Amino acid sequence: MTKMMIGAAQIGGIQKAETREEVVARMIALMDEAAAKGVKFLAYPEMTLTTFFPRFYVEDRAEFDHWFEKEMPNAAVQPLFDKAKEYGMGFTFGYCELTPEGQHFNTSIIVSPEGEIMLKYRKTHLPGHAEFEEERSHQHLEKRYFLPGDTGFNVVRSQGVIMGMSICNDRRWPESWRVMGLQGVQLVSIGYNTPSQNNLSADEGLAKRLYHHELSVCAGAYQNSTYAMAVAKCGTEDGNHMIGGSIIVDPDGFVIAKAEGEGDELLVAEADFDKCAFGKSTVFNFAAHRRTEHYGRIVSQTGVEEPSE
Ligand code: CDT
Repeated sequence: MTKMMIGAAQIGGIQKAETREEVVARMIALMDEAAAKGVKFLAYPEMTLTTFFPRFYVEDRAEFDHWFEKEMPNAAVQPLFDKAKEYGMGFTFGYCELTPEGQHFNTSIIVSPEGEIMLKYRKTHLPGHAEFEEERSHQHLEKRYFLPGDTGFNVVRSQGVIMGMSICNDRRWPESWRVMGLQGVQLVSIGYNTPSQNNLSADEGLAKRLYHHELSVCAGAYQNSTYAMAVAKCGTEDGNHMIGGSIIVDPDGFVIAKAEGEGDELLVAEADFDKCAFGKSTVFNFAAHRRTEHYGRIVSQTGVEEPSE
């Protein structure tokens, strides 16, 4: 089977007071709609279960441990796992993970239609800062609340498709895509929470943020000849706005489904995974065309080193 209906379940704002159970009920409503449309794999956003709390500062980060999941699945999300199994649907979603060793990660998982966690990914590129920055109009404290992920960009064959994940800021980094491309990825799922304002350059504007999001996902999909689903948590959360613009993209880099609003919304598309083969065997035939002897800087150097005057 190379064809599959895939779905992106965009979620509107989740307020601070909203419970996991309330959110899971919203997720299941979208899953019901997806099942009725024949979807076999459904993607939800980054940090699907909670508000995007890195916009808030607390001195003692342990006060925010209640936003994290100590087990997966747990009682609150079990109904989602059960419903997916009933429908024979695979899915992916993001959540905040607190490990038994006390480590905090921004995590996502791929779950098989049988309810087995097939792959876990921990966000690599954490944007923002670790301390309160007075001069900022909006805080973005991911570096305070999460460790950089330790999983790397692995893929898994699930439902006959080679699947991988990125989380939000990762989609802007070609390195994330290429590591999965080198493993033959056919479907990349990316959840995101992108504030429409989170730094001092307030004039950047919504349209530019939406453009940069779409540009990154379309380029990543095309350059690695893979389907991609980028799924927002968006709209207004606790008085803060986040961009919508969820998309499903084909291996040619074309958007084949796009969200219309900023609330809970399902996008569906038929993916024909055979279409990944063309790019992978021609212009992006890595074995034939890559020149790794010239890529050393990519792994040996982190920041820019300009030539001397
Ligand atoms: N959640 C997350 O990673 N958000 C960042 C905000 C960066 S500001 C443009 C993102 O890359 O969307």
